[in-house]
Amino acid sequence: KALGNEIRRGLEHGEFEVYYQPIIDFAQRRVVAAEALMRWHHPDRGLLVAQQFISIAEEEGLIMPLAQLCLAQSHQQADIWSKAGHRWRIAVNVSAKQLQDGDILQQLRLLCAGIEPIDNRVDLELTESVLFDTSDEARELLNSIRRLGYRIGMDDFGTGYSSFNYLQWLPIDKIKIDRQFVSTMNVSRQARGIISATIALAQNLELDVVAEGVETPQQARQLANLGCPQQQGFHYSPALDAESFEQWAIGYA
Ligand code: G
Ligand code: G
Ligand code: NA
Ligand code: MN
Repeated sequence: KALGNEIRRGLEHGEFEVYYQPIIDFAQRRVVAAEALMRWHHPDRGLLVAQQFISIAEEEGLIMPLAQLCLAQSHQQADIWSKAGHRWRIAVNVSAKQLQDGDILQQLRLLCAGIEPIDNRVDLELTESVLFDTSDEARELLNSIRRLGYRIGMDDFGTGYSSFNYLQWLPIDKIKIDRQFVSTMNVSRQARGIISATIALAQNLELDVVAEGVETPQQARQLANLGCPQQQGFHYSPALDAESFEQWAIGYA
């Protein structure tokens, strides 16, 4: 299709760029990480966010080159920031498809061989609804990835079907509270209950917990009071290009 060819052309012309959204620690008032989010500088349509082209890329069989580009750019950036003395982790979204039929382990080996010790510089965020399974193979793959020095995060926590099952059987280091709960926490007792329970769960399992979609100072304060100081959202900043992120993060501290 037309858009598929455009993506191909965009890839050839280097129109895709990873942007970084700050993840901050409310209590320490500092930037702790950045979530890598893909953007497309489209020659006619301007800056496109992932939502506007990821599903088309999937249909057109172009998700793998895009995903590889995202991983490669993110690793490069982790190396640059690491050498500049910045302690920001980078969180990269990884799809089930990448875990299933990509040679992800080999890809990651090559990527981290090219840079400074990766030790805990990069998190891989898996979406709960697409986390594949809890088989020995899946667990072993994630364990191998962790042994390379990556941490595994579970994205969109609470929106899928078998979160607890995943937490019991897979080596998860971090969970992200989905923004649907954060966006309604001021009006929904249920949302607040789910958020509190998720934070308690993370504490009990000794997992990191990050709240996403934080848009107001009230949400930020309330989440911190509930025990979730690590936060991400438009209240702090949207995703920025690497240079703008760096300026923003240095200014924030
Ligand atoms: O910020 P944005 O609207 O572009 O993100 C929309 C969705 O696309 C998010 O759910 C995010 O997880 C996903 N996404 C963004 N970049 C990537 C990427 O490089 N790889 C994968 N698999 N998903 C991405
Ligand atoms: O699925 P994932 O959570 O990885 O995707 C992140 C998406 O959320 C991106 O599209 C990003 O632009 C968007 N996003 C980031 N912060 C906020 C926010 O505070 N509010 C809303 N509505 N969306 C956000
Ligand atoms: Na994510
Ligand atoms: Mn998410």
